[in-house]
Amino acid sequence: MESTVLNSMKKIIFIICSVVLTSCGGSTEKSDNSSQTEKTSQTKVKAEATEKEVERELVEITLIAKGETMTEIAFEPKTLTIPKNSKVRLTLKNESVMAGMLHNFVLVALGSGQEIATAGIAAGEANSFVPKDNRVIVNTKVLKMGEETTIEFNSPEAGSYHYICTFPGHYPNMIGRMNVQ
Ligand SMILES: [Cu+2]
Repeated sequence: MESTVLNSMKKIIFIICSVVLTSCGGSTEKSDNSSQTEKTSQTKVKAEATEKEVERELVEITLIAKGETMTEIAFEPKTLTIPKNSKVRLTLKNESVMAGMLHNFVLVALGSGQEIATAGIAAGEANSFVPKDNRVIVNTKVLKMGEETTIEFNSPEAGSYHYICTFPGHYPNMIGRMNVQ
């Protein structure tokens, strides 16, 4: 008698366990499915972003900062033309050899060079002499003599821009024009 009760209790426990397991399994499957859907849509977004990246033509530019006196200092070249919707890989080389000839590259809205350069002095060395200003599009750090650095950025929208060196005293001698077309 006792064993029969025990047996039927075992059966009940087994059934309960099965139900619990089944329902758990079911819901796990469901959540798996939904996370998979999420993953798929994330992958799609990523793929689209990558496609957009791929569409951008890579333009490699080497820009020289040179000169040993305040009147000699200049960018070379003084004009850069890049296609719109491109990805720019710009290498800035400081070819000055006189002590203290430090340079940076700051791409700014056309005509804003003087104000950005002045604000850059106030921003100080800790900020690479680059002020927080929405007319600054992109910039490099300040380079010592003989140093070089490479930055990558998406070309701004079609139009003309100035690039300047904001190291104190180097503007307006160090200015160039970037045309995006
Ligand atoms: Cu400079």
